[in-house]
Amino acid sequence: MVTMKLHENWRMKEANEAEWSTAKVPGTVYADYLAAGKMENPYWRDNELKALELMEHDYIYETTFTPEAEVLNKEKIVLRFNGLDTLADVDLNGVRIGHADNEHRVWEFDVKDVLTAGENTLTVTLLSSVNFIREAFKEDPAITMSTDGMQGASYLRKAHCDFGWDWGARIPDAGIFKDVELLGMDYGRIESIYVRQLHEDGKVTLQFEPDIIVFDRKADYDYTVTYTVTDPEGNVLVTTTDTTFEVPDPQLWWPNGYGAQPLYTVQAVLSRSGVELDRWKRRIGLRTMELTRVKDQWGESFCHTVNGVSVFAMGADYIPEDNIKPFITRERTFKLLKDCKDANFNAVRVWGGGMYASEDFLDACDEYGLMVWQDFCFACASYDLTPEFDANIREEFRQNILRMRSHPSLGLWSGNNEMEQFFAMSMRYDPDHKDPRGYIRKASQVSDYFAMYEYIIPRMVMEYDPQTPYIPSSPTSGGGYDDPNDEHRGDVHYWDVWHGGKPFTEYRKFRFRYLSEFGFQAFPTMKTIEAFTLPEDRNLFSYVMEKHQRNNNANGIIMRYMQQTYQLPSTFDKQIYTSQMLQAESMRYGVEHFRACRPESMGTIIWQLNDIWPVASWAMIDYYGRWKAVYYEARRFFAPLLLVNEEASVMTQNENINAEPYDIQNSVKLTLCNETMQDRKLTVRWQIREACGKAVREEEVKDIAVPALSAVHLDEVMIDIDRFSQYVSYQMLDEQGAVVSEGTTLYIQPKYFRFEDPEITLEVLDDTHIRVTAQKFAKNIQILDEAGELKLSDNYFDLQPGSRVLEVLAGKPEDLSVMSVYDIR
Ligand code: BMA
Repeated sequence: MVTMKLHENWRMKEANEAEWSTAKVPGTVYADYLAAGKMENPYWRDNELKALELMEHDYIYETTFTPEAEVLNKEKIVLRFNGLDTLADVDLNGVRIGHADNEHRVWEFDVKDVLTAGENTLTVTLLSSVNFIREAFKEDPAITMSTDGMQGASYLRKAHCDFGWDWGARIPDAGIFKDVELLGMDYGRIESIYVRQLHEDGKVTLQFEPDIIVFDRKADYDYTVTYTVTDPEGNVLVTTTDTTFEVPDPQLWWPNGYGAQPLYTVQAVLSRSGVELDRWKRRIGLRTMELTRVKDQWGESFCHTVNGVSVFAMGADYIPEDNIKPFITRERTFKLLKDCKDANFNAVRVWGGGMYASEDFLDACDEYGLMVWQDFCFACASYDLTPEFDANIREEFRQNILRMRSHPSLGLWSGNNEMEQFFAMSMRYDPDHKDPRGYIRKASQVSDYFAMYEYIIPRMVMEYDPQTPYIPSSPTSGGGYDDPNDEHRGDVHYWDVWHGGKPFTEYRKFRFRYLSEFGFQAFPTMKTIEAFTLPEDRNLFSYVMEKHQRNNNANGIIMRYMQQTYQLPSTFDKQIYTSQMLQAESMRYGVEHFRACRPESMGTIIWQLNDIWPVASWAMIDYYGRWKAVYYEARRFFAPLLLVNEEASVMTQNENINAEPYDIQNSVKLTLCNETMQDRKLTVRWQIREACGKAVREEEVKDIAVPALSAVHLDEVMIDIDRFSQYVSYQMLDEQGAVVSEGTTLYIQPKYFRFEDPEITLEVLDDTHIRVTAQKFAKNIQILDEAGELKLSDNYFDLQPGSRVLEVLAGKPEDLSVMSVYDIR
């Protein structure tokens, strides 16, 4: 196969305009308009509306090229678009060669008969997606989607969230966003190779199952496929035409925290009479990846089992990194996922309202040991399974399954986001499909649901990727609308905390088998807010701040949760800090509880990992890659060794201060979590301290045996404590006496605790070290720099009287500011 990239000489224009401007392919309309100064930053203030207006129009992209002779001489010549967003008419030399209507697919058009040896003109007309969805919805409003987005979006095979979501703006770009290639081929090509892995008694045998396309059906099938396997160190292990190969001394791939991520390479060369026709090369990892769902004393388990080991999934839900796709670079994606690895994640769920995971994303997950859960791209919407839609999505599934299946990180497929849950609710509360807010508007949608997620997709996964598990939806308890959010079976999306307004102490009332969504919102850091606001916009209830809050009135929800927990922060920057403390505390509270419930609970995937634009949201890392307090907290609560205190206190008994006086039981109830493959002997210490930090009681339990992959509960100790002015601190020490996990517990809401001024000072020791000193107990110390680039080895941590030295991981230790919970007033 000869490949010619067609990335030169492109120009573009709005269809009704005369003036052309330079275009970059791969690229998009917004990226070209921004580069040409034809539009303002769509993320600034309320510029979103102007950006949206631009997509009422069609755009024309055009280039000219002269094909290389090598291509022209080929038996078959194909024009390949690796990514077209979304509705596109493609003309070559004025001849319509094809139409595209799915941005999740690769589009190939035969051009042998249209291509000329001289200069060719390729024209791509991008049709307005906004017009398309408007007309489609007008025609049949029975096809609905989540009200946070533009109605009609589910008619289009384009990331739904581009049309708005409860964290996303309505900025639906269009473009030729991936490579355009002219492919010249003779005889045939390699469509794909399935590398089946047989693991037995420590042995690993690879079985190569080639999918070869021979163009001329009448041709003989006298071709050869030669396989070369290379080990992680780059040594060629074999070059063979056999279709099985036993790997010597197999090095297994493990999720982050369980082992290494050695990557082998498998190459296949298709040849005929010694002439190479095509080649295929992928990295693989040797592992078994299962989803264990067995009946047990608690119901039915739901856990990732890798190489026979049950993994407690720790991670977050991933959404597209930008509305403007050219801004999503390999470097940016790797950075985001490296941050996940460094925060002890071992899993990421690619949410169904966005895109299928990119090759950059999967490469990073393969290298960092992040198990990938991929939803098929359906979310919070209903679909009409017309024959055209059926054919379109089947090809989408086939292409993406073939592309993704060789990645070792791929751990689970799920049919869609939340559709079983919503349909089950509609079926129960609105059996006649009359409720205008319901997702089911016509009976056919019920059968279409089954056809898509419980028939078509599972069969295609079984056919093309039989060694990767599949579930019909998230959440699910197995399918068939059978109580998808059951606490004791399957995965759960738990939203009583946040959407349901429940306090985060609520998490402890449940023992979910696997949480694939739960979350809490916070504002991004000040520097990020400055990137979309003018000073006069910096009020939580300003038009611009609420335009960058897409979960209706949620700035009010954050304030209401603030009232439950903290004193009223008097300044804007303190309100930002307090919101981040709320998010960090709620996620810590939840994750620590479920880790202590191991093995009944085997997963906590937090909603959401990242942002698509600068916004108030559930993200842990904001649009500019800045770490919110919850990200620093995750580095602690996802640590392989974790000490959890599930104390009894006024917060777990009676929060109504107007019912005072009442008796409150206070206790220390410690659990040692060991998410490593090694048995450990750990020591625990805890203290009751005065608000100043002075210890008034000290306890130690030495040499506690904590088996690998377990949670060990110590007996609950009832304590006498003055909840207004005393707190508990606790530490877990390893065999060498080093502190591997620590924390503090207040026995009353922070707003009522009599914090003393910790008099925190910062000393910049050198470019990469800062010493923090507190004279008194300091809760959740925030250290920020004016530039907003500072990343530290730790932040938002508690400090007993004394000092700590932090490492500077990024940015410069300049123009620093410090704050702690004492300052929330
Ligand atoms: C769930 C997700 C997303 C949504 C999030 C927060 O529904 O699947 O659709 O953004 O909750 O509301």
